[in-house]
Amino acid sequence: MTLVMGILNVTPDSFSDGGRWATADAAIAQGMKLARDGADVIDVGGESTRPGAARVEPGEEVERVLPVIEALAGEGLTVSIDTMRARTARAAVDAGARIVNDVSGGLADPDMPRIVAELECEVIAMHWRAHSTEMDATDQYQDVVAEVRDELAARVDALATAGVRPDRIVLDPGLGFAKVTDSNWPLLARIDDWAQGHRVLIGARRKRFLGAAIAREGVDPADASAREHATTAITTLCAERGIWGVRVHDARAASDALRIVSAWQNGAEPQR
Ligand code: PMM
Repeated sequence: MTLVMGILNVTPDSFSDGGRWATADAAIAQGMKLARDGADVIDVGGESTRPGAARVEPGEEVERVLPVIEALAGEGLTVSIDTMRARTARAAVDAGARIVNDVSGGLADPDMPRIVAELECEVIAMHWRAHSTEMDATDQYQDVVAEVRDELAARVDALATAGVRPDRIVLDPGLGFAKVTDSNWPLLARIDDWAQGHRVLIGARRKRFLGAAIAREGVDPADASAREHATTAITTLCAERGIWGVRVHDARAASDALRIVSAWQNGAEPQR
């Protein structure tokens, strides 16, 4: 069954303004809630990758995520670390994370392929072309599906050459990354054409292309909170197609959708 990856962004603006420990405590509580709501994996990130976001200092990123990962892994939860830095990935796995989610697929930090090979963890390699401040300008494709396939294949090669077992690599099309609106839909319509037999993670939650798709009179395309039902529709379709995982904020909604797909497919109430 499709896994629910619950998003836990440990950034100062996400939680209380009561300082580092208050932030860590609030983040740990939110991680536990995500798990109760049905998240199978908690994806902890200390650096925002939203369009236009500035980078965080490496030491600051590690300090944000480490206490949260230690606590959640200590509770027996499966944790992934959302980072583009090899040093953060190593510290996170040492603290109990089992998956490295690198939105740059090992491109942003030349040490990443070697480190994840050494760590022997699962790796999510996302399609990415540039950091957040420049990525919208790189939304330029002749054939988005072929180019994403080839660029992901190059990332798989780099990881495999460094020693990562190909079966440990999950591919992600990077919806919204170097893809402003129209470039996203062909990638969802033709997953098999770029996935090259790898497991696939889809992160669509509340992204701009969903806002554009649902915009009509009375629905503001800029209102991110209006995109929640659209996100759940994507989750439902991913589950129906046997996609490995969905990266979402609302684990409860995703988990409900997965149960309904399971019940429909099996003609019986879901087991889990
Ligand atoms: N999107 C964001 C951050 N990390 N990781 C993966 N693998 N896939 C994504 O689509 C992805 C990601 C940005 O979205 P957020 O602001 O909701 O975290």
